[in-house]
Amino acid sequence: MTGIAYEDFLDTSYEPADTDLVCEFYLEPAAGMDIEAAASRVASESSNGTWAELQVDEFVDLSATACGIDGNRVTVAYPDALFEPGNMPQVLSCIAGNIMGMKAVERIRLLDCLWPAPLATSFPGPQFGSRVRDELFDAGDRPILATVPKPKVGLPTEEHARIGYEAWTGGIDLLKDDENLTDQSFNPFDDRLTASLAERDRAVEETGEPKSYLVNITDETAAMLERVDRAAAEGCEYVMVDVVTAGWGAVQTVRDACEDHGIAIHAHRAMHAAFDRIENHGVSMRVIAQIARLCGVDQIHTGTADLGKLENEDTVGINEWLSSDLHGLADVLPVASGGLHPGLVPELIERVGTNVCIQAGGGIHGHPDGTHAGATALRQAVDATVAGIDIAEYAADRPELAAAIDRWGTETPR
Ligand code: RUB
Ligand code: CA
Repeated sequence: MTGIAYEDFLDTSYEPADTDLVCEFYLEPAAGMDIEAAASRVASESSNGTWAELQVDEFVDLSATACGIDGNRVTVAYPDALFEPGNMPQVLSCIAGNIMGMKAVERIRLLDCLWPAPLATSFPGPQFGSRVRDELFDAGDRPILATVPKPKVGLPTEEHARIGYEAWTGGIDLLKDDENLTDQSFNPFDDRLTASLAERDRAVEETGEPKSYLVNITDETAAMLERVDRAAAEGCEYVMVDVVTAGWGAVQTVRDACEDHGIAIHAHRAMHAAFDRIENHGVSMRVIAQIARLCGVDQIHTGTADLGKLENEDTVGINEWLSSDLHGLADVLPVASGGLHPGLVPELIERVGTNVCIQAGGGIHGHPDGTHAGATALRQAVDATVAGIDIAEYAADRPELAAAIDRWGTETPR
């Protein structure tokens, strides 16, 4: 018989294998416990250990190893065989499961993961990623632009579609449903899909530019699959999923269905802050973005680099990760959203670059002259910035941009 005790999970001389999943945690031990004791308990509980010393006759050794401790930073290496390939819920039940609530730790945050080739490539990754900018749109060097009609819920279907038309013809590429608009009686899914795509077609004809619509399919999984089929049949190039509230298993299933139709996924991250807002606990947005990439979303909200209305965590670092090599998986296009308006565009592009989707709701529909002028102003601000022209100068003979700058200047809303 072999005993398995907490101490067996700590080995600071261990060098992770190429195939190990290496996770970095922030760890505050509980009162009366040292960091080594807490780290070994984390490695144990997240792999094959428990509180009691086990006496076992035969088992496959799937133990994780707490292999690095630097202040409150703890590195844990997980063997590949611990994981079921291509099963994100199972991976998360290991590395971000029971350990989040262990009494041995006062606070624990999963900060970052180094995904090894076998595990990473057991997931599909995105179908398109940032290629949407060229393949679905003809965006050249500029960011693609999206808008969400406001108020986010309550607009009747025809009004929602009309606002879409105004925004598209003003210069926006993508109309997007908001996170809590799905299939309510004031604006049913099927009617909205049909009406919005009819307006999209009208806008394409008038502008000569490709335009698209992100219909929010979020629901339980079987219903999402029906909505994917319906969106594809009606000629949608995209669907939107609230990935955190829907759950990663559902996202994986939707990703498969979208591939059958060749349509892209826009990931809204509503509820991410329940995991990542408290700095010393939970799961970082960086890791949430990594999970989303592996599961195969094409674009995901990563914040505004502190320029908008919501708390942001390391937008620039996360965006860099989303564009970096991941064993050949496609990249993900980051979406900057939340409190943006034309006056913030130069600084936003300075911080996050042009390989992004810029999304504005209030910053378009709150324009003094309405949605069409608001969309025009945002596009003008982007066109000017990409061309290296100061937006105030560009606004001199462009009244829409001038009015937006006059209304909001460069304020960061709250
Ligand atoms: C945008 C909006 C989006 C948030 C989501 O509206 O409400 O749902 O950007 O936040 P507005 P995040 O442009 O009027 O602020 O992108 O940080 O996940
Ligand atoms: Ca929203």
